Amino acid sequence: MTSFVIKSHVDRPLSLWSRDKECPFCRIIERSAPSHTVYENDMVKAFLDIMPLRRGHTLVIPKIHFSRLSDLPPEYAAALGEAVSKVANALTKALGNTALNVVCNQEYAQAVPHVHYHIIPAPVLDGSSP
Ligand code: DGP
Repeated sequence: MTSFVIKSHVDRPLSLWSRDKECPFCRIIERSAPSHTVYENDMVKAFLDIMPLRRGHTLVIPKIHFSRLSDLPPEYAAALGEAVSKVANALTKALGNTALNVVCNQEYAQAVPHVHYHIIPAPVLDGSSP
């Protein structure tokens, strides 16, 4: 495999990246579009997917517009990771089911160009899942 170097992130101020007026998730962050929010802090927001694959399907996004996971500065990557863990924990308790999938599409299969993790509760194999 070819080696690669992880460079330190963007040198422009984050404020220049903050919103994209065409982006549906930026509108949710600005509260000009509704969402069923399940968790948020200064850096991230988690809300229910409008087209859920399963009950409880949740999206976790940064509050600044970045198109790709590979565009994220480390502090946002860390904040998203922490939020994904918190939401996964809350979902498994709420649904009584510890099985789930976490997915982040980048370009391929990515419909909304604002970084988002999908947290999708999975069926349990005994058929008892909600
Ligand atoms: P992806 O293919 O990874 O870009 O998935 C985008 C997801 O975002 C898809 O499951 C549907 C969801 N989605 C798109 N627009 C909205 C919206 O306005 N509100 C909410 N809650 N979810 C949305």
